[in-house]
This record gives sequence, structure tokens and C-alpha cells, in this order.
Amino acid sequence: MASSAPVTETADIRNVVVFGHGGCGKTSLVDSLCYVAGNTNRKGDIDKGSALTDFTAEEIAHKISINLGVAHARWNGTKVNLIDTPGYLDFFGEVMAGMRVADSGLCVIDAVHGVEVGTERTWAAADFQGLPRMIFVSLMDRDNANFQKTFQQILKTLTAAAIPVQVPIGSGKNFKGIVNLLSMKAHLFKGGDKGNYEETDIPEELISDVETFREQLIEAIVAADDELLEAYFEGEDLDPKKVLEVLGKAIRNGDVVPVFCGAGVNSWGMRTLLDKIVELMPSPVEAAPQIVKNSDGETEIQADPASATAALVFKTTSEPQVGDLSYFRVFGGRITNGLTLLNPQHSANERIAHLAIPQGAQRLDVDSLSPGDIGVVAKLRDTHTGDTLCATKNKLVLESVMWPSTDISLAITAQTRGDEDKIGTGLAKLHEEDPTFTSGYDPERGQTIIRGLGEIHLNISLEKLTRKYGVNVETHAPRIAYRETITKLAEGQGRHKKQSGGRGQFGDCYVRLSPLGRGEGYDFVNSIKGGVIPTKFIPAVDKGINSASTQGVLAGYPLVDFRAECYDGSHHAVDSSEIAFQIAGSVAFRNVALKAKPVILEPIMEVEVETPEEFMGEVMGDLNQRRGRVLGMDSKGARQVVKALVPQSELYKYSAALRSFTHGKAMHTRKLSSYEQAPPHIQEKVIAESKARKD
Ligand SMILES: Nc1nc2c(ncn2[C@@H]2O[C@H](COP(=O)(O)OP(=O)(O)OP(=O)(O)O)[C@@H](O)[C@H]2O)c(=O)[nH]1
Ligand SMILES: [Mg+2]
Repeated sequence: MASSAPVTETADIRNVVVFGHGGCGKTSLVDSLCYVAGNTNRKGDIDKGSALTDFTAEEIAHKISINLGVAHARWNGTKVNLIDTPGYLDFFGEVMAGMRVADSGLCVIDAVHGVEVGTERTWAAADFQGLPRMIFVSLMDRDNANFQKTFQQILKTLTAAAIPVQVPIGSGKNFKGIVNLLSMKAHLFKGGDKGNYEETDIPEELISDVETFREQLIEAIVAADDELLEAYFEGEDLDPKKVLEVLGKAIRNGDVVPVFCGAGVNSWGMRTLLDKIVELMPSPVEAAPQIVKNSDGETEIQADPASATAALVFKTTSEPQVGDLSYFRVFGGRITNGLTLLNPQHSANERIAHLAIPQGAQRLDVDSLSPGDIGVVAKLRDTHTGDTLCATKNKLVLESVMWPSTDISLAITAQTRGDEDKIGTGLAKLHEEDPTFTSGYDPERGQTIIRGLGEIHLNISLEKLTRKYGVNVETHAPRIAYRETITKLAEGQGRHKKQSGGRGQFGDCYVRLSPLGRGEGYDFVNSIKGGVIPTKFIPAVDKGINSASTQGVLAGYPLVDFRAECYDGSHHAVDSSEIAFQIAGSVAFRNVALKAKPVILEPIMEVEVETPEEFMGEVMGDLNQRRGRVLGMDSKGARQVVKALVPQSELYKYSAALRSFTHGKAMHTRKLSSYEQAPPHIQEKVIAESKARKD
């Protein structure tokens, strides 16, 4: 029988989410940390497709992280769970999921490019989650790596609490080692790929720089503790153990963010980084209690074996040869293999068979998981990402992940007739794996629409659909949800009369339509005098007009923002009925709307583009071409933020265009702002397209 992985007690666990801009070296770092710790046998390589936490076919093909990945490094008796997250903001949901279950964060920043848009976005998410943090300045071995410059950007754009605890010795090809500012020793890297180093005195030429940094570090630490502060001013030697303890507390309070440096690919700096994660980062015991919903309202649970059991499923994967896997973090109680847990959100009992801890794609069987640990289990029947698992007799629901909103969409059609059902099943499975991917048939547009965080996100989701479910789809621009409205007051009659043996049908109304302001919707006014239409039939007229307005008179788009006033009419004592007046109302609507100068409205998006200064000219020129109107500009660190109103129809594939002319350095967000009258040539086009569709 294969032996089980050791069970780690809560105090010996660190849950660290690794985050940062795309391509800054996170996955290589996680791989190195696990390799140096001896928890993997081979050093993975992104370019060879062998990195520990990038193992899906899409990740290997594109050489980027797409899913969060979990691996662990056992170091000095502690299990460091590393949650490697993607840097491309198209996969931001994974970052939010990783942060939700971590107790601390390691922000990776590439020493060549410094702080980038993805660094800032993910940093803000860590702020939101209240995570204590460390920073690792990576790629110190690359040409043009610049620790000082990167550090200044960190101070300016991320946090004034950043303080180096290491400084590099050399950079680029001359990167040789680091000075540890806590021990005041130099670590000169030896050859080999295990990150071994020789401890020596600090090189002469670095001493003055190092002393300045050391002083800043010590002052920041002693400021967090009265006893240390006094000892410092008295000129006493500071107890290194006490210094570490206070530093740990300052990090947990967010008063200090220590900055490390190195190079993941050759394992340089990994050993000290592991030491410091273990010594300084919080264990689940130190994490704030979780608020959970229960039958009485709310209660708190803690990472304690005696606490009520609750685990949050933060990731689901579904691979053809492997089946469904659920990754979860235990927040309270101990979970043992073979236990049956309740999923309260889906009222399902789930048996935890083959309890395991993840190591990249691998699963290592384990007998039980302590509170705070991260596990993985196969074949849960009704459990999806974001669900809670709790004891069957103590129903609890943990707060789910804050998923980012999805605002990019594409229309799809099956490439092969008859594949529609398979596509539907596949799309639903993709959503179970990734809550930021959604899909559905939109009756107004008559299209199946997929939605996500960006074009890369959607394209890669479709690659998964093909690989896993064997179906191919074609993509199209989603039809724009145009609207119609009227621009002048008009009035007229709607009459419905039918006499075909037996009881007839009779309804007759006069209606006045007048324009309302954008977003004001529909309003009905009854000004019938003397009962020419009996009161009981008035709601039918209203209903007839309202339902007819869902198909406008120009191109069949909903006609909005108008008032209908019913001011005259007639009825028949026997033949009048609700249905007859409803039809009369809809006839009146069609007659009058045509006379009220109808126009097409187009959706206008509020777009925010964040770009380095150097691309401002191109960004503005391009927005102009897209009929954009700039609302304002703001600087944000070294970048500019442009706010503009742009018609939705001009934004198809905008993120790909933006990425291409800014070399991936800019990003945008968008949200619906309003509807505005489309220019005449667009109106003509929309009307012609609608006619062509009808024909
Ligand atoms: N020279 C050098 N190259 C590195 C280092 N770390 C990573 N790389 C290379 O940089 C590229 C990106 O590395 P990844 O580890 O995939 O970066 P990432 O941050 O995980 O990327 P995403 O997850 O896609 O955001 C790969 O080609 C790596 O081999 C390093 O320390 N030095
Ligand atoms: Mg990665």
C-alpha cells in the first residue's frame, strides 16, 4: 500500500498566494521553492512545459498560467502551501479565488519591467482581502534588472510600507548573491540548481548602501514595539529572535512589507525566502476568524480542530482522464478520509474518498487534514467552486469568492450541425470549473453568447471546449442590443373589430405618445373621460401598448423611454373584452410610433484605459477612430488612466487591439453607461441589417 503524506498541524501551515503581473516569474518561483525544499524531484521549466503548477494542455501550449495551481514546500518542519495564480488579468477570477483561501501573499515583481498594471490590480485585490504581504523582486539575473528602480516604484505605486530585507549583489549577468540585512551577511550563490550559497562578509563596495537599508529596516521594526524601541535608543544589542518576532507582527498588521530578491529559474534566493516565509508569515491560527452563515444567522469559526467543520471549495477542474477534482481549504474542524460532509448550498451529502494534498498535477493521499490546510478530492457529485462543505449535522456556509464581473462577450455557433447539445453540456461544465465564464442563449439577439473577463479568456475557454468535449464552434461579433425611441409627440387611433359569427370583438382607443428622457422607461397615463372606455378595460390598453413596444417599429428593437396617454376611444356593450382592447392598444402603438419620428439608440460604454504614458497618443487616436469621447485623464503612478464614452459597436475585439499596439502594457475595463441616438449612417445600417435578417 502506498504510504500517506504526513499530516501537518495547523500552526505549521503557511498558506501563501503568489501573485503579480503576467510573466513576472511566479510559476518558476513556485517550482523552484518546491524543488529546493526537496518536494519535487525535477526542476520544471516553463519553456519545456514542465513547470509544477502549469500543467494543463492550454497552459503548456501558451506558456502562461491559466488556472491557479497549488503546490507545497516542506521547510524547517513547516508546510508552505503555495497558490500560484495567473498574471494575465483575463484570469483574475483565479487570483480572487487564491486570495480568498490564503493567509498571506507573495507579490512577485520583475526587476526588468518593475511595477506594471497587473501588479497594481492584484495588489489592490490583496488590499481588499486584507492579506499580509511580502514582495519578491524576480528575474535579477536578466539584462537591465534594476532592484533600486523597482523598489522606488514599489514605494510610489504600491505601498510606503515596503522595506528591503535583502539587497542584491550585482545584477544581470553579474548577479552573484544577496546581502541579508537581518543577519548582515552576504550569501554568494554556488553553482547547481538547489540555490545553495556560501555565507561571507559583506563586500566592501556595498557596505555604505547596505548600512542605509539596514538602518531603515531596523527603525521600521523597532517602531512596532516599545521594548525594542527603548533598547534601540539605549544603544543596546537587539535580540535577533525578538527582532524577527516583532517584524512578523508588523507584517501581519500591514505596517511592514519586506522586500526580497533573486531569480526563480536558477533557484537563487529560494532558501532565504523559504526561511522567511516560515518565520514571518502567519499560520492559519493567526488568521482572523471566518464569519459563517448558519441557521441562527451568523457565527464565527476558527482554524481549530474543536471548531465546527467548514471547508470552502475554491477551484474545480475537470480533465478527461482524471475526472472532476475539487480543491478546498479547511477553515474549521479536521477532515478525515472517508468522512461524509454536507454541501448546504446544493443540499447534497458528499463522501470524501481519497483525500489528498495537491502537488501541482499530482495528488498525495493523506489520512486527514488539519484546520487551515488545503486539500483536493475527486468525484464530488453536486459540489462546485464557491460551495461550502460542512458537518452533516451542523449546516454552515462560508463566504464565497468575490468573482470579478464579466463584461466581454462573443456569439458562437456550432461548426457541425447537431453538436448543439454537446456544446451546451460542455459550456455548462466550463462554468462549473470557472465561475467567471458564463454562457446562454439570448432571445433578444437570437444568439448563443459566451461571457468572460477578456478575449484571451474566451478564446482559451473555447480551446478547452474543443479539447475536452470534442466540439468546434465558430465565433461571431455579438449583435448589439440596440433600442428604439420616439423623438416627437404624435397621436392616433387603434381599433380592433372582428365579426365572425357568434360574439364579436371590439376595442377602440386613441393614444398620444410623447418622448421621455433617457433611462426613464415607460409611463402610461389614463385621461379617458365619461367612461368611453370602461375603467376595467384601461389596463388592457396599457398592456397592449407595453407589450407591443418590445418590438420597435424601425428594426424590431425594444422601443423605450416614452409616455403613452390614452385620451379617447369607444366600446361595445357585448363585443368589448380585455383581449380586444389589448389588441387595440398594440395597433395604436404601431400606428402612432411610426408618426412620432422613431430613431435607433445605441448602447454607449464607459471605458477606462490604463496605459503607460508613452502610449497615450496611440490610445487617444484609437479611441477617436472608435467614435469615442474622452471624459478625462488622470495619472496613476507612472501610468495614465483615460476615461471615455465609446459606442459598444466600436469595441469588438478592442482588448486585442489595445494589447497589440501597447505590447500588452495597457488594459481596459468597460461598463454600460447609457443609450444614445446613433448617427444617421449607423441607424441606416441597423435598419438594413434587421430587414436582411427578416428576409
Ligand atoms: N532569466 C530568468 N527568467 C525567468 C525567471 N523566472 C522566470 N523566468 C522566465 O520568464 C518567463 C515567464 O515565467 P513564468 O514563471 O511563467 O511567469 P509567471 O509569472 O508565472 O507568468 P503567468 O503565470 O503567465 O503570469 C518564462 O520564460 C521563464 O522561464 C528568472 O528568475 N530569470
Ligand atoms: Mg504562472
